[in-house]
Amino acid sequence: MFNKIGKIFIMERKDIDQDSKNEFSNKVNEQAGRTSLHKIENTQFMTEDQKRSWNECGYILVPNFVEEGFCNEMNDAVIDIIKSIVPEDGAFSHAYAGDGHIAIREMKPSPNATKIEDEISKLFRIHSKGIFNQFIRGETLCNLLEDILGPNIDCFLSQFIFKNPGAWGQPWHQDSSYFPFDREPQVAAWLATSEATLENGCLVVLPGSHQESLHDHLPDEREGSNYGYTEIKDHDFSQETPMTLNKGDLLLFHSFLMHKSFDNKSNSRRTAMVYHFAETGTGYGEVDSPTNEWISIRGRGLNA
Ligand SMILES: O=C(O)CCC(=O)C(=O)O
Repeated sequence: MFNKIGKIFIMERKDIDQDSKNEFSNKVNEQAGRTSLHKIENTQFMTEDQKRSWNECGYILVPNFVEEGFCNEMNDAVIDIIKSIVPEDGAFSHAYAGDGHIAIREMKPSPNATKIEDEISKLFRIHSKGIFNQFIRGETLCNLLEDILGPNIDCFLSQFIFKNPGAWGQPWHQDSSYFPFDREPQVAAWLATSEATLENGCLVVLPGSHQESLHDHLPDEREGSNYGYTEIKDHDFSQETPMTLNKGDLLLFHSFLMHKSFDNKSNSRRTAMVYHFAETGTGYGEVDSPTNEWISIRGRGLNA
């Protein structure tokens, strides 16, 4: 539907070849073996239960963090961005960039997709604008982050995850394997902007696994899996815990926590707005990922 100009097909949908998958997982595995033994000790803002949950399980669940209306506004704003950066009746592409944002298409979209947003898997780099920026400047969120990361905090990555009907889940992984940084941990904030259920592809965590070192991540061998998907295979996941969330619930989690998500077997979209935070001054090596954008949200700022 979106892959032609007039009647001329100018780009084909192509699966990722094995060499590219291997190359990607080799890169990710340069991080294998790193550990993060950081524990929160002195807190100013979080409750004892939140502190215990972070230290023992590697995550903090905050129910009803925002109102449903706020989630609806975010969901609408994302679709406006998609429409503005994907050329109408334009050439098929696996990714679109525009206005500082990057949108990635599903490798295997549902045959029932009728609109471009039914085919998008993720929209990156949206945290410096509008409602996406407003969210990360909220005092309650920054306070929780301060207790984990200290007083100087950056947001370096954001992605809105569409998880359309039929979309596959992401296999078991640890986010820090994707972050070749000089310190840890980083913190993910996963905001459910729709309900997240067993059927529509909720996140699944392995409590306590943030205390593990970074494991080897092998290529996701499912034919047609999305670019960048890798999988931990050398661990026991029998204690997996599905995080079924209501719209507006927030999950903060440690970047060493093993997690995955289920496939979306429902008929509706499961959406989440996901941010990643680091201590200001974190070094990312010589070449930063094109999906990263570092902005200060609290404390001394990037240039101080
Ligand atoms: O939301 C999902 O389906 C997967 C998200 C995830 O694993 C991640 O953001 O690291």
